[in-house]
This record gives sequence, C-alpha cells and structure tokens, in this order.
Amino acid sequence: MKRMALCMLALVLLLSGCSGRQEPESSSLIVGFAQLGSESGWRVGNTEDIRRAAEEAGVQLILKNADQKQENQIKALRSFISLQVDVIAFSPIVEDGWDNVLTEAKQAGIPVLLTDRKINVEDENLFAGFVGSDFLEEGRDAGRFLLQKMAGKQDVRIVEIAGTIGSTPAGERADGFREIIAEQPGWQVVHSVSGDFLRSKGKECMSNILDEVQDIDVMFSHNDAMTLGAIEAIEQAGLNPGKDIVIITVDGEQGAIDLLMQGKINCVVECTPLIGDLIMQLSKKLAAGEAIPRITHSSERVFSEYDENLEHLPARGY
Ligand code: GYE
Repeated sequence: MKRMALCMLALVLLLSGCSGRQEPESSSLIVGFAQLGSESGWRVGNTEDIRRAAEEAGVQLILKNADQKQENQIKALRSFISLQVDVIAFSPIVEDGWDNVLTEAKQAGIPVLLTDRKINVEDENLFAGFVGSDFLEEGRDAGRFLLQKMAGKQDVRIVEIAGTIGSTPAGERADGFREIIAEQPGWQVVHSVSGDFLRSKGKECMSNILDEVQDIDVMFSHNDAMTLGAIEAIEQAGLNPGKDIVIITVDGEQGAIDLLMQGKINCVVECTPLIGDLIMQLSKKLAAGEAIPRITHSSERVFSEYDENLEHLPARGY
C-alpha cells in the first residue's frame, strides 16, 4: 500500500515537472475581494489591476462587484466568511455601517484589509490596515494649485462637484481643499453638490448650476469621470473650460490628461488605482499571521498646465 502511494507521488511529481510550469509559492492563498462598483474609469482600472496582481502573485482571487450598493458589499463579505477565505479585502463604498459584518469576520478569524477607502467603526481592531491614497493631501494639492493660479485675486467663486456622500475621498478631498483656500478670505465655494463619482451626474450637476449662475471662476471636481461630464455641460452653455472656468480634477485617467494637454483642464491631481501589487503583498503577510502597517499610502503626483513635456508622459493605463 505504502509502496503504491509513493509510486503515485513520484508520478505526480514527474508529471508536474514535465509540464515545465513552476507552481506559484502561495497558490493556496485565497483572497475574497469585494469591489464597490464600476462607477468610473478609475474603478474599472482598479478592478483590472487587482485581477492582474492576483494572477501574477499566484493568489486565488474571488472578486465580487457590489454595483454601487452597500447591501451587496455586505452580502459579498458574508459569503467570503462562509467560504472561510484566508483574507478579506474590500473597498468600502461609504464609511459607516460595517460594525456587524466585520465583527462576524473577526469571530471567524479572517483578517480584513481595507483598500482605497476607509471606515468608521467602534472597534478599530475590526480591520488590520488600510492601503490606498492620501485623500486629504489630494484636496490640499488641488487648493495649492489654485493659490498659484489665482495669486493676487481677491474674489474667487468656486463650484465643487463632490463624490459619493459619506465616502472617504469625498470627505477628505473637500476638507483638504478648504484647509488651503481658507487662507484667502474672499474665495468662496458658492455651490457644492454631489455627483456620486459618475460622469452622467457630473454633467447634470454642472448644467443645473449653469442654469442658475454663470459667474463661476473655478470648478473643483472630486474625480475625472464627473469632470468629463461637467466639461460637456460647460461647453454646451457656450463657455470655454480651462479658460472661462479653471478646471481642477482628481484621478489622472488618460482622458483627463488628454484634456489637460488640450487646455480644457488646468490641473489633474493624481490618485492611482494601481494598488493591486500592494494588496497582494499585504494579504500574504496577513495570511502568514504577520503584522502590517495600519496605513500604506500609494505615491502620487500632480499634473498641471505649468508642467512641460506632458506629451512625453507614458500611457496612464486607466
Ligand atoms: O477618485 C473615483 C472613484 O475611491 C479614490 O472612487 C476612489 C474614487 C476615485 O470612483 O474615480
């Protein structure tokens, strides 16, 4: 019997050797990833990058897309708990409402990694760490560009097209921006509306605002998708984006960089969705029972009309 088992094992080893393929080291690691939706080019790029990184890292990825609904995301997390995955990673659509399901994950002994957005929970130990952008700094960068662009101007009227209400990027981009422009008492955010990070809503919001007021100096939009929609509305109203209205946007999708080069956008604050490799590295550590940093920020930059050689930028990949 024993001889037979050894022969079988030898045969398996021989066959796997013959295939010439090296099995990835952590092929047994299973990560459940609950994506929040597909609202923007940024998000689609993020999902693709996570799939690519998992494959390259030999991680078995179970990816569920919540189509912009928190209840779907909670359902996905519960299904990962019942499947007993090794690590749960998710990009929370809003900050509140996660205490119960994350308590269940903790009771099941499954470590949780927050990606891209943060949460408010009573017990901070319900998640191991966060990986993503520094949204407060992105808002500050948007404000710093405006200080340079509008230097010396007493009165500046700003429209803000904000992201999803209750989400980390919407809250922190708004706070960071206000922190910087507070230095200028005559500069006011005259309208702030949520376009839910969607191109269609960005267009709708801007066109409603332009029906009411035309003397807008600046639009600060929390993502490129809404910016592209809002620019359509601005052009339909007979105004020149980038000239009549200074346009500041966040993300750095290829479409926004193209409009920056055409002079229709003045400043693009980068927010990278390409965090798949970091997610896989941190997940492997968590699965091995190792500690991870509470916060891992991706590195980012600002692109603006003051940059030279924008045409030599490599393709953005999202
Ligand atoms: O800016 C936006 C996306 O959470 C950082 O979500 C992300 C934001 C990003 O829909 O385009």
